[in-house]
Amino acid sequence: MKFQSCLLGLAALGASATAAADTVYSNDFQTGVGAEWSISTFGGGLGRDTAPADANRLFLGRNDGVNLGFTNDIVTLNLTGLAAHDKVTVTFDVYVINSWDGNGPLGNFCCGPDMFGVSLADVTPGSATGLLTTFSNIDQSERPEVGAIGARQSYPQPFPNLPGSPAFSGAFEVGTLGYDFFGGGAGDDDSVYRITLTFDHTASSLALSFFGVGLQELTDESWGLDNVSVSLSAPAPIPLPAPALLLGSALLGLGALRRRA
Ligand SMILES: [Ca+2]
Ligand SMILES: [Ca+2]
Ligand SMILES: [Ca+2]
Repeated sequence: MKFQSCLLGLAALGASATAAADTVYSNDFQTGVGAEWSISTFGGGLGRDTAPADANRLFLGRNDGVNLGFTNDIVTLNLTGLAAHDKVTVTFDVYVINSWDGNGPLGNFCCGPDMFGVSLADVTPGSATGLLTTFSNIDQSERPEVGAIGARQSYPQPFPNLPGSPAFSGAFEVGTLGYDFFGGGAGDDDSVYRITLTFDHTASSLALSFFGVGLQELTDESWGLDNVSVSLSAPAPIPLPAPALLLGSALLGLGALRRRA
């Protein structure tokens, strides 16, 4: 019996050495924004926008009365009082709205590059520090000169991925939001990308910034956020070296045998 309980104990120790991800924040913006969000570029502040295709699909944008999200803005999620952790994982949907031109003249089209990025303060030096990429909503139906691949974009690689990937590469949804920039009917003038990023990070507070760079006016190309969640991975317990485990089990087993004798 003693030897059996010793083995069970070792099995439990092995299981606890695997770090578990703990979701500490999530927001689908269906009921509100929250004071944890701030915008440093648009004086009017934050609000919620509605996708034209679905009145129940709300996302994070400006409180400017138009449902177009952001332009070359910096929007920051601030979290404090975080438990001990060594990694942060953020998952979010970015809504890419209207005539994003991807890599622009660095690819096969004009008017870009049109960039989106994420940066995190206080990352562990040497670890990944964020995301910078380009998106394209330009396809052949509205601009025949780009051919079947559309205007090239960097995503799913970071910028500069040149000349680039086809328009909509890696998209989670295409044409579902209901924007119609080119007047040919809704269906290909917007896209949604579901992105997950993991950073090395240990501080008890987190400042995660989302931003657009190089975009034309708000009514031409813009972006929004939805379904943002943040999880932490706690440091795994330091496992005992294998020889120490074996020695410990041998000693415990020996003790059980002695008590039996
Ligand atoms: Ca939503
Ligand atoms: Ca454009
Ligand atoms: Ca552009």
